Amino acid sequence: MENIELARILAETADLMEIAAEDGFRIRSFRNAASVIEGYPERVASILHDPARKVTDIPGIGKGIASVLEELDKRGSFERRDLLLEKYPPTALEMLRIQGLGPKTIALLIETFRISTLDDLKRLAEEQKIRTLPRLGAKLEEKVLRGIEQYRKTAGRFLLNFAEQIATELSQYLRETEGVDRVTTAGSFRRGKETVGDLDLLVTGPDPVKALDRFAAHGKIQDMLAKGENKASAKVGVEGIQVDVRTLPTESFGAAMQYFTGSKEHNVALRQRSLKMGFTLNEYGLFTLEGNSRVASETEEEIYNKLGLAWIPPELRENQGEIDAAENNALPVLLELGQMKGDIHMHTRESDGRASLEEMAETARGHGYEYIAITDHSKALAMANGLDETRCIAFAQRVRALDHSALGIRVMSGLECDILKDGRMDLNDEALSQLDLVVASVHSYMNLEAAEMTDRYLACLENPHVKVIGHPTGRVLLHRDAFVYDFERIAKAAAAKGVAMEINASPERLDLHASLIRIAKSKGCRFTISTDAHHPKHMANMTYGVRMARRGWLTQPDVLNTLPYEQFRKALRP
Ligand code: DGT
Ligand code: CA
Ligand code: CA
Ligand code: ZN
Repeated sequence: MENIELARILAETADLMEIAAEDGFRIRSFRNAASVIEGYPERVASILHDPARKVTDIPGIGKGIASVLEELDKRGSFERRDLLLEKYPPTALEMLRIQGLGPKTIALLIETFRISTLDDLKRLAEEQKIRTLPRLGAKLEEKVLRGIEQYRKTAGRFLLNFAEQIATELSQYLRETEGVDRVTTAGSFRRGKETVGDLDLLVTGPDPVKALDRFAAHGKIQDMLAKGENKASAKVGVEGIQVDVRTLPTESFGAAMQYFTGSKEHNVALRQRSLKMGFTLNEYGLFTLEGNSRVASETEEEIYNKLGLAWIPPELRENQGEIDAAENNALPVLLELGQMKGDIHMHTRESDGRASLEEMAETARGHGYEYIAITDHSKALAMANGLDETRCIAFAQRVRALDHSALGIRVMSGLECDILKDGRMDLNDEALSQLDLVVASVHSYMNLEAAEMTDRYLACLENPHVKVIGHPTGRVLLHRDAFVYDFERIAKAAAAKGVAMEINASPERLDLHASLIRIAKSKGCRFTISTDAHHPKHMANMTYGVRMARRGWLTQPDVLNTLPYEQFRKALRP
Protein backbone atom coordinates (compact mmCIF):
# COMPACT_ATOMS: atom_id res chain seq x y z
CA MET A 1 0.00 0.00 0.00
CA GLU A 2 1.10 3.51 -0.81
CA ASN A 3 1.34 6.17 1.90
CA ILE A 4 -1.71 7.93 0.58
CA GLU A 5 -3.90 4.83 0.97
CA LEU A 6 -2.59 4.11 4.46
CA ALA A 7 -3.34 7.72 5.40
CA ARG A 8 -6.85 7.64 3.98
CA ILE A 9 -7.75 4.47 5.86
CA LEU A 10 -6.41 5.83 9.16
CA ALA A 11 -8.33 9.09 8.72
CA GLU A 12 -11.56 7.26 7.92
CA THR A 13 -11.11 4.97 10.90
CA ALA A 14 -10.68 8.03 13.11
CA ASP A 15 -14.04 9.32 11.84
CA LEU A 16 -15.71 6.01 12.61
CA MET A 17 -14.11 5.92 16.06
CA GLU A 18 -15.63 9.30 16.70
CA ILE A 19 -19.10 7.99 15.89
CA ALA A 20 -18.43 5.03 18.17
CA ALA A 21 -17.51 7.53 20.93
CA GLU A 22 -14.10 6.02 21.48
CA ASP A 23 -11.36 7.63 23.49
CA GLY A 24 -10.45 11.11 22.20
CA PHE A 25 -6.75 10.57 22.73
CA ARG A 26 -6.76 7.47 20.52
CA ILE A 27 -8.76 9.23 17.83
CA ARG A 28 -6.24 12.04 17.76
CA SER A 29 -3.37 9.59 17.47
CA PHE A 30 -5.02 8.08 14.35
CA ARG A 31 -5.58 11.48 12.77
CA ASN A 32 -2.08 12.59 13.57
CA ALA A 33 -0.62 9.42 12.10
CA ALA A 34 -2.69 9.90 8.93
CA SER A 35 -1.28 13.35 8.32
CA VAL A 36 2.28 12.31 9.18
CA ILE A 37 2.12 9.39 6.75
CA GLU A 38 0.54 11.41 3.97
CA GLY A 39 3.42 13.86 4.08
CA TYR A 40 6.18 11.33 4.74
CA PRO A 41 8.87 11.46 2.03
CA GLU A 42 9.57 7.72 2.10
CA ARG A 43 7.28 4.78 1.36
CA VAL A 44 6.09 3.58 4.79
CA ALA A 45 5.40 0.08 3.42
CA SER A 46 9.10 -0.26 2.53
CA ILE A 47 10.07 0.60 6.08
CA LEU A 48 7.62 -2.06 7.32
CA HIS A 49 9.22 -4.66 5.06
CA ASP A 50 12.77 -3.82 6.14
CA PRO A 51 13.72 -5.92 9.20
CA ALA A 52 16.50 -3.48 10.04
CA ARG A 53 14.07 -0.59 10.48
CA LYS A 54 11.18 0.42 12.72
CA VAL A 55 8.14 2.51 11.78
CA THR A 56 8.09 3.80 15.34
CA ASP A 57 11.15 5.85 14.38
CA ILE A 58 8.82 8.05 12.36
CA PRO A 59 7.79 10.95 14.60
CA GLY A 60 4.09 10.65 15.47
CA ILE A 61 3.93 6.86 15.03
CA GLY A 62 3.66 5.02 18.33
CA LYS A 63 3.49 1.31 19.12
CA GLY A 64 -0.30 1.11 18.74
CA ILE A 65 -0.33 2.68 15.28
CA ALA A 66 2.71 0.59 14.29
CA SER A 67 0.84 -2.66 14.85
CA VAL A 68 -2.17 -1.27 12.97
CA LEU A 69 0.12 -0.44 10.05
CA GLU A 70 1.59 -3.93 10.04
CA GLU A 71 -1.84 -5.53 9.91
CA LEU A 72 -2.98 -3.08 7.24
CA ASP A 73 0.08 -3.88 5.16
CA LYS A 74 -0.52 -7.63 5.46
CA ARG A 75 -4.22 -7.84 4.73
CA GLY A 76 -5.54 -4.40 3.75
CA SER A 77 -7.50 -3.83 6.94
CA PHE A 78 -7.23 -4.28 10.70
CA GLU A 79 -9.39 -5.67 13.42
CA ARG A 80 -10.65 -2.46 14.95
CA ARG A 81 -11.62 -1.14 11.53
CA ASP A 82 -13.43 -4.37 10.62
CA LEU A 83 -15.49 -4.14 13.79
CA LEU A 84 -16.41 -0.52 13.13
CA LEU A 85 -17.37 -1.24 9.54
CA GLU A 86 -19.60 -4.08 10.72
CA LYS A 87 -21.37 -1.77 13.12
CA TYR A 88 -21.74 1.32 10.94
CA PRO A 89 -22.66 1.64 7.26
CA PRO A 90 -20.17 3.33 4.91
CA THR A 91 -22.49 6.36 4.63
CA ALA A 92 -21.88 7.03 8.33
CA LEU A 93 -18.77 8.84 7.11
CA GLU A 94 -20.88 10.98 4.80
CA MET A 95 -23.30 11.74 7.62
CA LEU A 96 -20.42 13.25 9.58
CA ARG A 97 -20.05 15.88 6.86
CA ILE A 98 -23.63 17.06 7.35
CA GLN A 99 -23.93 20.33 9.22
CA GLY A 100 -25.64 20.13 12.56
CA LEU A 101 -25.23 16.39 12.94
CA GLY A 102 -22.63 15.29 15.48
CA PRO A 103 -21.10 11.81 15.85
CA LYS A 104 -23.20 10.97 18.93
CA THR A 105 -26.47 11.73 17.16
CA ILE A 106 -25.37 9.76 14.11
CA ALA A 107 -24.60 6.74 16.27
CA LEU A 108 -27.99 7.02 17.98
CA LEU A 109 -29.90 7.32 14.69
CA ILE A 110 -28.07 4.40 13.11
CA GLU A 111 -28.55 2.18 16.14
CA THR A 112 -32.21 3.06 16.66
CA PHE A 113 -33.47 3.11 13.09
CA ARG A 114 -30.90 0.90 11.32
CA ILE A 115 -30.54 3.51 8.58
CA SER A 116 -27.76 3.01 6.07
CA THR A 117 -28.08 5.71 3.39
CA LEU A 118 -28.50 9.48 3.22
CA ASP A 119 -31.94 8.93 1.71
CA ASP A 120 -32.89 6.88 4.77
CA LEU A 121 -31.79 9.76 6.94
CA LYS A 122 -33.75 12.23 4.84
CA ARG A 123 -36.88 10.10 5.14
CA LEU A 124 -36.48 9.94 8.93
CA ALA A 125 -36.44 13.72 9.08
CA GLU A 126 -39.35 14.13 6.67
CA GLU A 127 -41.47 11.60 8.53
CA GLN A 128 -40.70 13.42 11.78
CA LYS A 129 -39.22 10.36 13.44
CA ILE A 130 -36.10 12.03 14.78
CA ARG A 131 -38.17 13.97 17.30
CA THR A 132 -39.37 10.74 18.87
CA LEU A 133 -35.90 10.29 20.41
CA PRO A 134 -35.04 11.88 23.76
CA ARG A 135 -33.61 15.39 23.52
CA LEU A 136 -33.93 15.50 19.71
CA GLY A 137 -36.59 17.75 18.21
CA ALA A 138 -38.22 19.31 15.18
CA LYS A 139 -35.37 21.82 14.93
CA LEU A 140 -32.88 19.05 14.29
CA GLU A 141 -35.12 17.55 11.59
CA GLU A 142 -35.12 20.88 9.79
CA LYS A 143 -31.37 21.15 10.22
CA VAL A 144 -30.82 17.66 8.86
CA LEU A 145 -32.90 18.38 5.76
CA ARG A 146 -31.08 21.63 5.11
CA GLY A 147 -27.76 19.94 5.86
CA ILE A 148 -28.35 17.12 3.37
CA GLU A 149 -29.28 19.59 0.65
CA GLN A 150 -26.19 21.64 1.41
CA TYR A 151 -23.99 18.55 1.48
CA ARG A 152 -25.25 17.31 -1.89
CA LYS A 153 -24.65 20.72 -3.40
CA THR A 154 -21.10 21.03 -2.13
CA ALA A 155 -19.86 17.43 -1.95
CA GLY A 156 -16.83 16.99 -4.11
CA ARG A 157 -15.89 20.66 -4.22
CA PHE A 158 -12.75 22.12 -2.65
CA LEU A 159 -11.66 25.47 -1.26
CA LEU A 160 -9.54 27.70 -3.47
CA ASN A 161 -6.53 27.71 -1.14
CA PHE A 162 -6.48 23.94 -0.96
CA ALA A 163 -6.74 23.65 -4.75
CA GLU A 164 -3.90 26.15 -5.03
CA GLN A 165 -1.65 24.08 -2.79
CA ILE A 166 -2.18 20.98 -4.93
CA ALA A 167 -1.92 22.95 -8.19
CA THR A 168 1.38 24.52 -7.16
CA GLU A 169 2.88 21.25 -6.00
CA LEU A 170 1.88 19.32 -9.12
CA SER A 171 2.78 22.10 -11.56
CA GLN A 172 6.26 22.40 -10.13
CA TYR A 173 6.66 18.64 -10.21
CA LEU A 174 5.45 18.28 -13.80
CA ARG A 175 7.58 21.20 -14.95
CA GLU A 176 10.67 19.16 -14.05
CA THR A 177 9.81 16.61 -16.74
CA GLU A 178 12.21 16.46 -19.64
CA GLY A 179 10.59 17.84 -22.79
CA VAL A 180 8.17 20.05 -20.87
CA ASP A 181 8.34 23.85 -21.07
CA ARG A 182 5.15 25.04 -19.49
CA VAL A 183 2.52 23.85 -17.05
CA THR A 184 -0.53 26.07 -16.65
CA THR A 185 -3.72 25.81 -14.64
CA ALA A 186 -7.04 26.15 -16.44
CA GLY A 187 -10.71 25.65 -15.48
CA SER A 188 -12.47 27.23 -12.52
CA PHE A 189 -9.16 27.49 -10.65
CA ARG A 190 -7.71 29.85 -13.25
CA ARG A 191 -10.94 31.84 -13.18
CA GLY A 192 -10.41 32.31 -9.43
CA LYS A 193 -13.68 30.72 -8.44
CA GLU A 194 -14.11 30.35 -4.67
CA THR A 195 -14.48 26.59 -4.83
CA VAL A 196 -13.11 24.19 -7.38
CA GLY A 197 -14.64 20.91 -8.58
CA ASP A 198 -11.57 19.46 -10.21
CA LEU A 199 -8.17 20.87 -11.13
CA ASP A 200 -7.27 21.23 -14.80
CA LEU A 201 -3.57 21.34 -15.72
CA LEU A 202 -2.23 21.93 -19.22
CA VAL A 203 1.27 20.83 -20.18
CA THR A 204 3.24 21.81 -23.27
CA GLY A 205 6.75 21.63 -24.68
CA PRO A 206 8.67 19.80 -27.41
CA ASP A 207 7.84 16.39 -25.92
CA PRO A 208 5.17 16.80 -23.24
CA VAL A 209 3.73 13.26 -23.17
CA LYS A 210 6.29 11.99 -20.62
CA ALA A 211 4.57 14.27 -18.13
CA LEU A 212 1.69 11.80 -17.94
CA ASP A 213 3.92 8.96 -16.73
CA ARG A 214 5.52 11.29 -14.27
CA PHE A 215 2.07 12.37 -13.05
CA ALA A 216 1.04 8.74 -12.57
CA ALA A 217 4.15 8.17 -10.44
CA HIS A 218 3.49 11.06 -8.04
CA GLY A 219 3.29 9.95 -4.42
CA LYS A 220 -0.04 11.66 -3.78
CA ILE A 221 -1.94 9.81 -6.52
CA GLN A 222 -4.61 7.80 -4.80
CA ASP A 223 -6.54 6.42 -7.71
CA MET A 224 -5.73 6.65 -11.42
CA LEU A 225 -9.06 7.21 -13.17
CA ALA A 226 -7.88 7.32 -16.76
CA LYS A 227 -4.64 7.51 -18.69
CA GLY A 228 -4.48 7.93 -22.44
CA GLU A 229 -2.30 9.37 -25.20
CA ASN A 230 -2.53 12.96 -24.06
CA LYS A 231 -4.78 13.05 -21.03
CA ALA A 232 -4.70 11.57 -17.56
CA SER A 233 -7.07 11.92 -14.60
CA ALA A 234 -6.51 10.90 -11.01
CA LYS A 235 -7.77 11.38 -7.49
CA VAL A 236 -5.08 13.11 -5.47
CA GLY A 237 -4.34 13.26 -1.77
CA VAL A 238 -6.31 12.03 1.23
CA GLU A 239 -9.02 14.51 0.24
CA GLY A 240 -9.30 12.89 -3.19
CA ILE A 241 -9.45 16.01 -5.37
CA GLN A 242 -9.60 15.06 -9.06
CA VAL A 243 -6.81 16.40 -11.26
CA ASP A 244 -7.02 16.36 -15.06
CA VAL A 245 -3.71 16.71 -16.90
CA ARG A 246 -3.63 17.37 -20.64
CA THR A 247 -0.55 17.53 -22.86
CA LEU A 248 -0.65 19.80 -25.87
CA PRO A 249 1.47 20.84 -28.84
CA THR A 250 2.94 24.34 -28.48
CA GLU A 251 1.21 25.68 -31.58
CA SER A 252 -2.28 25.18 -30.13
CA PHE A 253 -1.50 26.00 -26.52
CA GLY A 254 -3.38 29.32 -26.54
CA ALA A 255 -6.48 27.71 -27.99
CA ALA A 256 -6.35 24.96 -25.38
CA MET A 257 -5.92 27.47 -22.57
CA GLN A 258 -8.89 29.41 -23.84
CA TYR A 259 -11.03 26.29 -24.24
CA PHE A 260 -10.18 24.61 -20.94
CA THR A 261 -10.33 27.77 -18.87
CA GLY A 262 -14.02 28.10 -19.63
CA SER A 263 -16.42 28.86 -18.27
CA LYS A 264 -18.64 26.68 -20.36
CA GLU A 265 -21.09 29.59 -20.70
CA HIS A 266 -18.35 31.96 -21.81
CA ASN A 267 -17.14 29.43 -24.38
CA VAL A 268 -20.62 28.83 -25.77
CA ALA A 269 -21.06 32.58 -26.29
CA LEU A 270 -17.63 32.86 -27.87
CA ARG A 271 -18.27 29.97 -30.25
CA GLN A 272 -21.54 31.58 -31.37
CA ARG A 273 -19.68 34.79 -32.05
CA SER A 274 -17.07 32.88 -34.05
CA LEU A 275 -19.72 31.26 -36.23
CA LYS A 276 -21.33 34.63 -36.97
CA MET A 277 -17.92 35.88 -38.09
CA GLY A 278 -17.30 32.88 -40.32
CA PHE A 279 -15.00 30.91 -37.99
CA THR A 280 -15.12 27.81 -35.87
CA LEU A 281 -13.45 27.74 -32.48
CA ASN A 282 -12.27 24.63 -30.64
CA GLU A 283 -9.43 23.48 -28.39
CA TYR A 284 -7.03 23.40 -31.37
CA GLY A 285 -7.60 26.90 -32.63
CA LEU A 286 -9.73 29.35 -34.54
CA PHE A 287 -10.38 28.19 -38.11
CA THR A 288 -12.20 29.58 -41.12
CA LEU A 289 -15.52 27.88 -41.80
CA GLU A 290 -14.69 27.80 -45.47
CA GLY A 291 -11.46 25.99 -46.20
CA ASN A 292 -10.79 25.18 -42.54
CA SER A 293 -7.56 27.14 -42.43
CA ARG A 294 -6.04 28.11 -39.10
CA VAL A 295 -6.45 31.77 -38.15
CA ALA A 296 -5.10 31.75 -34.59
CA SER A 297 -4.09 29.19 -31.96
CA GLU A 298 -0.77 29.95 -30.29
CA THR A 299 -1.92 32.54 -27.76
CA GLU A 300 -5.22 33.54 -26.18
CA GLU A 301 -4.65 37.18 -27.20
CA GLU A 302 -4.53 36.25 -30.88
CA ILE A 303 -7.77 34.35 -30.65
CA TYR A 304 -9.66 37.10 -28.84
CA ASN A 305 -8.21 39.74 -31.14
CA LYS A 306 -9.18 37.88 -34.31
CA LEU A 307 -12.71 37.77 -32.91
CA GLY A 308 -12.67 41.55 -32.54
CA LEU A 309 -12.20 41.43 -28.78
CA ALA A 310 -9.65 42.59 -26.27
CA TRP A 311 -8.11 39.74 -24.25
CA ILE A 312 -10.47 38.96 -21.37
CA PRO A 313 -9.02 38.26 -17.89
CA PRO A 314 -10.01 34.72 -16.79
CA GLU A 315 -11.86 36.00 -13.69
CA LEU A 316 -14.42 37.69 -15.97
CA ARG A 317 -15.12 34.71 -18.21
CA GLU A 318 -18.57 33.85 -16.91
CA ASN A 319 -20.71 35.23 -19.74
CA GLN A 320 -21.85 38.10 -17.58
CA GLY A 321 -21.31 40.92 -20.07
CA GLU A 322 -17.55 40.55 -20.52
CA ILE A 323 -17.77 39.80 -24.25
CA ASP A 324 -19.69 43.01 -24.99
CA ALA A 325 -17.28 44.94 -22.81
CA ALA A 326 -14.31 43.43 -24.64
CA GLU A 327 -15.86 44.37 -27.98
CA ASN A 328 -16.36 47.97 -26.88
CA ASN A 329 -12.96 48.31 -25.27
CA ALA A 330 -14.80 48.78 -22.01
CA LEU A 331 -13.27 46.03 -19.89
CA PRO A 332 -12.46 47.26 -16.38
CA VAL A 333 -8.80 47.69 -15.44
CA LEU A 334 -9.00 45.11 -12.69
CA LEU A 335 -7.57 45.56 -9.21
CA GLU A 336 -4.20 43.93 -8.53
CA LEU A 337 -2.73 42.50 -5.35
CA GLY A 338 0.21 44.94 -5.49
CA GLN A 339 -2.22 47.85 -5.15
CA MET A 340 -3.31 46.89 -1.63
CA LYS A 341 -1.86 49.30 0.93
CA GLY A 342 -3.25 47.85 4.14
CA ASP A 343 -5.13 45.04 5.80
CA ILE A 344 -7.83 46.39 8.09
CA HIS A 345 -9.53 43.39 9.70
CA MET A 346 -7.38 41.14 11.90
CA HIS A 347 -7.30 39.61 15.37
CA THR A 348 -4.65 39.33 18.07
CA ARG A 349 -4.28 37.44 21.32
CA GLU A 350 -6.37 40.22 22.87
CA SER A 351 -9.36 38.16 21.64
CA ASP A 352 -9.07 34.91 19.66
CA GLY A 353 -6.00 35.63 17.51
CA ARG A 354 -2.75 33.73 17.90
CA ALA A 355 -0.16 36.50 17.86
CA SER A 356 0.55 39.88 19.43
CA LEU A 357 -0.17 43.24 17.89
CA GLU A 358 3.55 43.72 17.30
CA GLU A 359 3.91 40.37 15.52
CA MET A 360 0.95 41.17 13.28
CA ALA A 361 2.41 44.61 12.50
CA GLU A 362 5.78 43.08 11.68
CA THR A 363 4.26 40.60 9.23
CA ALA A 364 2.10 43.30 7.64
CA ARG A 365 5.23 45.40 7.11
CA GLY A 366 6.74 42.39 5.35
CA HIS A 367 3.77 42.41 2.97
CA GLY A 368 4.72 45.98 2.10
CA TYR A 369 1.66 47.57 3.69
CA GLU A 370 1.50 51.15 4.90
CA TYR A 371 -1.09 50.50 7.58
CA ILE A 372 -3.21 47.93 9.37
CA ALA A 373 -6.14 48.01 11.74
CA ILE A 374 -6.33 45.60 14.66
CA THR A 375 -9.96 44.59 14.99
CA ASP A 376 -10.42 42.15 17.84
CA HIS A 377 -13.86 40.83 18.77
CA SER A 378 -16.33 42.55 21.08
CA LYS A 379 -17.78 41.11 24.28
CA ALA A 380 -20.84 39.38 22.76
CA LEU A 381 -18.40 36.80 21.43
CA ALA A 382 -17.52 35.58 24.91
CA MET A 383 -16.08 32.38 23.46
CA ALA A 384 -13.50 34.49 21.64
CA ASN A 385 -12.73 36.51 24.78
CA GLY A 386 -14.24 39.61 23.15
CA LEU A 387 -13.45 43.08 24.54
CA ASP A 388 -15.85 44.98 26.77
CA GLU A 389 -15.91 48.80 26.95
CA THR A 390 -13.12 49.07 29.51
CA ARG A 391 -10.73 46.79 27.64
CA CYS A 392 -11.65 48.43 24.35
CA ILE A 393 -10.75 51.91 25.63
CA ALA A 394 -7.52 50.68 27.20
CA PHE A 395 -6.62 48.98 23.93
CA ALA A 396 -7.25 52.17 21.92
CA GLN A 397 -4.93 54.04 24.29
CA ARG A 398 -2.25 51.41 23.89
CA VAL A 399 -2.40 51.75 20.11
CA ARG A 400 -2.24 55.54 20.32
CA ALA A 401 0.88 55.23 22.46
CA LEU A 402 2.70 53.06 19.91
CA ASP A 403 5.75 54.46 18.20
CA HIS A 404 4.59 54.04 14.61
CA SER A 405 7.83 55.08 12.99
CA ALA A 406 9.76 52.52 15.03
CA LEU A 407 7.20 49.89 13.99
CA GLY A 408 7.59 50.94 10.37
CA ILE A 409 3.84 50.78 9.81
CA ARG A 410 0.71 52.67 10.88
CA VAL A 411 -1.47 50.75 13.30
CA MET A 412 -5.09 51.81 13.66
CA SER A 413 -7.13 50.94 16.71
CA GLY A 414 -10.15 49.03 15.57
CA LEU A 415 -12.78 46.57 16.66
CA GLU A 416 -14.87 43.91 14.97
CA CYS A 417 -17.99 44.85 16.85
CA ASP A 418 -20.89 42.42 16.99
CA ILE A 419 -24.19 43.54 15.54
CA LEU A 420 -26.74 42.47 18.16
CA LYS A 421 -30.00 40.80 17.22
CA ASP A 422 -31.86 44.10 16.96
CA GLY A 423 -29.09 45.89 15.05
CA ARG A 424 -27.60 47.76 18.00
CA MET A 425 -23.82 47.66 18.46
CA ASP A 426 -22.39 45.41 21.15
CA LEU A 427 -20.32 48.24 22.73
CA ASN A 428 -21.53 51.72 23.67
CA ASP A 429 -20.82 54.88 21.67
CA GLU A 430 -18.35 56.16 24.21
CA ALA A 431 -16.08 53.17 23.62
CA LEU A 432 -16.61 53.09 19.86
CA SER A 433 -15.80 56.79 19.56
CA GLN A 434 -12.28 56.10 20.86
CA LEU A 435 -11.46 53.88 17.90
CA ASP A 436 -10.08 54.64 14.46
CA LEU A 437 -12.09 51.97 12.70
CA VAL A 438 -15.14 49.85 13.55
CA VAL A 439 -15.99 46.81 11.46
CA ALA A 440 -19.53 45.67 12.26
CA SER A 441 -20.29 41.97 11.87
CA VAL A 442 -23.06 39.46 12.54
CA HIS A 443 -21.97 36.37 14.50
CA SER A 444 -25.24 35.40 16.20
CA TYR A 445 -28.93 34.87 15.32
CA MET A 446 -27.90 34.01 11.80
CA ASN A 447 -31.19 32.38 10.81
CA LEU A 448 -33.47 35.41 11.16
CA GLU A 449 -36.27 35.94 8.66
CA ALA A 450 -35.20 38.08 5.72
CA ALA A 451 -37.21 41.12 6.83
CA GLU A 452 -35.80 41.02 10.34
CA MET A 453 -32.24 40.57 9.07
CA THR A 454 -32.67 43.50 6.68
CA ASP A 455 -33.93 45.72 9.53
CA ARG A 456 -31.02 44.57 11.65
CA TYR A 457 -28.46 45.74 9.07
CA LEU A 458 -30.39 48.96 8.43
CA ALA A 459 -30.34 49.74 12.15
CA CYS A 460 -26.62 48.99 12.35
CA LEU A 461 -25.89 51.47 9.55
CA GLU A 462 -27.52 54.19 11.66
CA ASN A 463 -24.68 53.98 14.16
CA PRO A 464 -22.25 56.71 13.05
CA HIS A 465 -19.19 54.80 14.30
CA VAL A 466 -19.67 51.88 11.91
CA LYS A 467 -17.24 52.24 9.00
CA VAL A 468 -17.28 48.79 7.42
CA ILE A 469 -19.73 45.87 7.25
CA GLY A 470 -17.67 42.73 7.93
CA HIS A 471 -18.23 39.50 5.95
CA PRO A 472 -21.61 40.86 4.85
CA THR A 473 -23.46 37.62 4.09
CA GLY A 474 -21.91 35.36 6.74
CA ARG A 475 -21.38 32.49 4.35
CA VAL A 476 -18.88 29.77 5.21
CA LEU A 477 -17.94 27.96 2.02
CA LEU A 478 -19.07 24.33 1.84
CA HIS A 479 -20.72 24.74 5.26
CA ARG A 480 -23.12 27.63 5.64
CA ASP A 481 -25.19 29.53 3.11
CA ALA A 482 -25.30 33.31 2.94
CA PHE A 483 -27.82 35.06 5.22
CA VAL A 484 -31.09 35.81 3.51
CA TYR A 485 -31.94 39.51 3.41
CA ASP A 486 -32.58 42.38 1.03
CA PHE A 487 -29.00 42.89 -0.04
CA GLU A 488 -29.75 45.59 -2.63
CA ARG A 489 -31.49 47.70 -0.03
CA ILE A 490 -28.59 47.35 2.42
CA ALA A 491 -26.07 48.12 -0.31
CA LYS A 492 -27.98 51.26 -1.23
CA ALA A 493 -28.18 52.34 2.41
CA ALA A 494 -24.48 51.60 3.01
CA ALA A 495 -23.55 53.64 -0.06
CA ALA A 496 -25.67 56.54 1.15
CA LYS A 497 -24.01 56.50 4.58
CA GLY A 498 -20.51 56.02 3.20
CA VAL A 499 -20.11 52.66 4.92
CA ALA A 500 -17.82 50.28 3.03
CA MET A 501 -18.64 46.64 2.27
CA GLU A 502 -15.92 44.20 3.22
CA ILE A 503 -14.68 41.51 0.90
CA ASN A 504 -13.46 39.00 3.44
CA ALA A 505 -10.38 37.28 2.00
CA SER A 506 -10.41 34.27 4.31
CA PRO A 507 -10.58 31.25 1.97
CA GLU A 508 -13.32 29.75 4.14
CA ARG A 509 -15.52 32.78 3.59
CA LEU A 510 -14.67 34.79 0.46
CA ASP A 511 -17.65 36.89 1.36
CA LEU A 512 -18.91 38.78 -0.80
CA HIS A 513 -19.73 36.62 -3.78
CA ALA A 514 -18.86 38.17 -7.17
CA SER A 515 -22.47 38.79 -8.17
CA LEU A 516 -23.13 40.65 -4.89
CA ILE A 517 -19.99 42.73 -5.40
CA ARG A 518 -21.38 43.84 -8.74
CA ILE A 519 -24.77 44.64 -7.23
CA ALA A 520 -23.16 46.63 -4.41
CA LYS A 521 -20.99 48.53 -6.86
CA SER A 522 -24.00 49.36 -9.01
CA LYS A 523 -25.66 50.85 -5.90
CA GLY A 524 -22.63 53.08 -5.33
CA CYS A 525 -20.85 51.09 -2.62
CA ARG A 526 -17.17 51.16 -1.99
CA PHE A 527 -15.25 48.22 -0.60
CA THR A 528 -12.45 47.13 1.68
CA ILE A 529 -10.59 43.83 1.30
CA SER A 530 -9.20 42.26 4.46
CA THR A 531 -7.96 38.89 5.57
CA ASP A 532 -9.61 38.59 9.00
CA ALA A 533 -6.25 37.08 9.99
CA HIS A 534 -6.13 35.20 13.29
CA HIS A 535 -2.45 34.35 12.72
CA PRO A 536 0.32 36.28 10.92
CA LYS A 537 0.42 33.69 8.14
CA HIS A 538 -3.25 34.34 7.30
CA MET A 539 -2.30 37.78 6.00
CA ALA A 540 -1.08 36.04 2.84
CA ASN A 541 -4.74 35.29 2.05
CA MET A 542 -5.17 38.82 0.66
CA THR A 543 -4.60 37.33 -2.79
CA TYR A 544 -7.89 35.40 -2.58
CA GLY A 545 -9.84 38.52 -1.63
CA VAL A 546 -8.33 40.35 -4.56
CA ARG A 547 -9.37 37.51 -6.85
CA MET A 548 -12.95 37.84 -5.61
CA ALA A 549 -12.81 41.60 -6.22
CA ARG A 550 -11.61 40.92 -9.76
CA ARG A 551 -14.44 38.45 -10.30
CA GLY A 552 -16.71 41.30 -9.18
CA TRP A 553 -15.18 43.61 -11.84
CA LEU A 554 -13.59 45.93 -9.25
CA THR A 555 -10.88 48.43 -10.07
CA GLN A 556 -8.42 50.15 -7.77
CA PRO A 557 -10.62 53.19 -7.00
CA ASP A 558 -13.45 50.90 -5.82
CA VAL A 559 -11.34 49.61 -2.94
CA LEU A 560 -10.57 51.98 -0.08
CA ASN A 561 -7.57 50.17 1.35
CA THR A 562 -5.64 50.75 -1.86
CA LEU A 563 -5.38 54.39 -0.79
CA PRO A 564 -2.39 55.84 1.06
CA TYR A 565 -2.97 56.25 4.80
CA GLU A 566 -4.18 59.87 4.98
CA GLN A 567 -6.51 59.48 2.03
CA PHE A 568 -7.79 56.20 3.38
CA ARG A 569 -8.73 57.88 6.66
CA LYS A 570 -10.55 60.63 4.80
CA ALA A 571 -12.36 58.18 2.53
CA LEU A 572 -13.84 56.26 5.45
CA ARG A 573 -17.29 57.29 6.57
CA PRO A 574 -16.77 60.80 7.94
P1 DGT B 1 -15.27 22.90 -11.85
O1 DGT B 1 -14.21 21.94 -12.18
O2 DGT B 1 -16.59 22.28 -11.60
O3 DGT B 1 -14.90 23.82 -10.72
O4 DGT B 1 -15.50 23.88 -13.12
P2 DGT B 1 -14.63 24.01 -14.45
O5 DGT B 1 -15.09 25.26 -15.11
O6 DGT B 1 -13.19 23.89 -14.18
O7 DGT B 1 -15.17 22.83 -15.35
P3 DGT B 1 -14.47 21.49 -15.92
O8 DGT B 1 -13.31 21.06 -15.11
O9 DGT B 1 -15.58 20.51 -16.13
O10 DGT B 1 -13.99 21.90 -17.36
C1 DGT B 1 -12.93 22.78 -17.56
C2 DGT B 1 -13.24 23.68 -18.69
O11 DGT B 1 -13.31 22.99 -19.93
C3 DGT B 1 -14.60 24.34 -18.57
O12 DGT B 1 -14.57 25.49 -17.79
C4 DGT B 1 -14.94 24.67 -19.96
C5 DGT B 1 -14.14 23.70 -20.80
N1 DGT B 1 -15.09 22.93 -21.63
C6 DGT B 1 -15.45 23.32 -22.83
N2 DGT B 1 -16.33 22.48 -23.35
C7 DGT B 1 -16.58 21.54 -22.48
C8 DGT B 1 -17.43 20.39 -22.44
O13 DGT B 1 -18.14 20.07 -23.39
N3 DGT B 1 -17.40 19.65 -21.31
C9 DGT B 1 -16.62 19.99 -20.27
N4 DGT B 1 -16.64 19.23 -19.17
N5 DGT B 1 -15.82 21.06 -20.29
C10 DGT B 1 -15.79 21.83 -21.37
CA1 CA C 1 -12.18 22.02 -13.26
CA1 CA D 1 -11.87 19.02 -15.45
ZN1 ZN E 1 -16.10 38.02 12.07
